[in-house]
Amino acid sequence: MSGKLLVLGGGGHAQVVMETMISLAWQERIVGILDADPDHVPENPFAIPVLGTDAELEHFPPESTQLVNGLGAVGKDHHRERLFLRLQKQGYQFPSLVHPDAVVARGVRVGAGAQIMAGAVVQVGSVVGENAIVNTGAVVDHDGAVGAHAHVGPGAVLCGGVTVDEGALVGAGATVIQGVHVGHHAVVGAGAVVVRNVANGARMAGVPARELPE
Ligand code: JB3
Repeated sequence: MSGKLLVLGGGGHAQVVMETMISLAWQERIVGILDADPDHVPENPFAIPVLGTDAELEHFPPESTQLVNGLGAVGKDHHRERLFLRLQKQGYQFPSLVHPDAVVARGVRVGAGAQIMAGAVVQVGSVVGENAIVNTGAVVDHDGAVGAHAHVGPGAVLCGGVTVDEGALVGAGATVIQGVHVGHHAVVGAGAVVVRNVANGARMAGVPARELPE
């Protein structure tokens, strides 16, 4: 892989993304950070500069530049998903990011722009869709499917054969028992234990998890 790399967003998730990129020895290729609010981006320990807003992309065409999505917080307004799709449509490529200290079983398919963070485990037979996040220390056990733009939060556990559809969020430390299906853009709250299928767009919390009212 070659070419320049720009990081979109400079907040909390982007810090983890940049550390992963440095761990992969990509530092020579990282040009900088673009952020919607460039004057308030916290300093990063890697001295990666903030170049401005996404308007700067006009100086970095898709032919020479790839993008890394540093926005997290998928559950809030799907902004991460919309940004990815808009820029992908403009021709930008998003390399997948697998931290060298993640364990990804042989044969696992990892989509464009998917991010598998340090300490995560993705077991045999699983698929991680494009622009999805398997965050720090999360587990996707055998035959799992994490849909495009979905987010498995830090320390969450998907037991065997769990499917999490497009844009859904499984919050930090939640557990989804084997074979359960989580519908698209559903939100499973932190620490919940999901024992039944979750409808599209539903919000679940508790042990065992129950659907929250609108
Ligand atoms: O819990 C963990 C491990 N990570 C959380 C992550 C999943 O979500 C983290 O603790 C935060 O709760 C959250 O991280 P995120 O999404 O990085 O949020 P925040 O720290 O608020 O940073 C978002 C950054 O994106 C801000 O600096 C925004 O100005 C910037 N931003 C928003 N919209 C944008 C855009 N930047 C660009 N380039 N383009 C946009 O459209």
